[in-house]
Amino acid sequence: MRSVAIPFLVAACLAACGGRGGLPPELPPIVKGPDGREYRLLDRGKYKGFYDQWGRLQRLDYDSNGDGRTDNVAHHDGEKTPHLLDIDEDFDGRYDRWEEYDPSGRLVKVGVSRRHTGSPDLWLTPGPGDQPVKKEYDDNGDMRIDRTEHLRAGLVVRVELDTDGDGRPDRWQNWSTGHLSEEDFDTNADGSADRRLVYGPTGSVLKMESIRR
Ligand SMILES: [Ca+2]
Ligand SMILES: [Ca+2]
Ligand SMILES: [Ca+2]
Ligand SMILES: [Ca+2]
Repeated sequence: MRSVAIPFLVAACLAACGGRGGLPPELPPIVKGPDGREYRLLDRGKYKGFYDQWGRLQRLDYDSNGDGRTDNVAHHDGEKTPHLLDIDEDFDGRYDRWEEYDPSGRLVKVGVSRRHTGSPDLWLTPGPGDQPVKKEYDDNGDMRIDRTEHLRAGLVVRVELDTDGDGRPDRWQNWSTGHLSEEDFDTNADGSADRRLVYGPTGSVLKMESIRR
């Protein structure tokens, strides 16, 4: 199987590592990757390609500022295009940004670590013109989303809140008129709204009603 894998590996490395051709390199050494699994490592200085035993690129580590520390990881998992990028934007050794791609290479989600903890606490879903159509916040850092904003042309039109931290929204706000006009509440924690408050433009409560489903 190895003899089949080598040409593939070389071709993949030349593409990924910016090589200029020439003689095929020796079979790269087996190393333990950053995730603890075993890989064939093609070390090209700033680029490190981690291949599986069949010569498929699993991850490509890149040290963009040349400080000897990886700050950009492309997760290929055997595919031609990466489905995930981990990026350390400020080179402090902790990742701050995660970009998710679909198989066609389209950016579908961006995770951001606002607190620089190494874990995402804000997720952005890009829409037309690269404007986010959705922002999901983890404000208390428990890796669960507490607030989701839905946007249209850059403006928040709807907000969902998880106020009791069970991972499910329990308040739904309508901001489509430019102010909070309606808010639905799930008061008995069954997952669906049962109370509605209607607000006037100045924030005063105009009406409270129960919602029957
Ligand atoms: Ca670096
Ligand atoms: Ca960082
Ligand atoms: Ca949370
Ligand atoms: Ca909840």
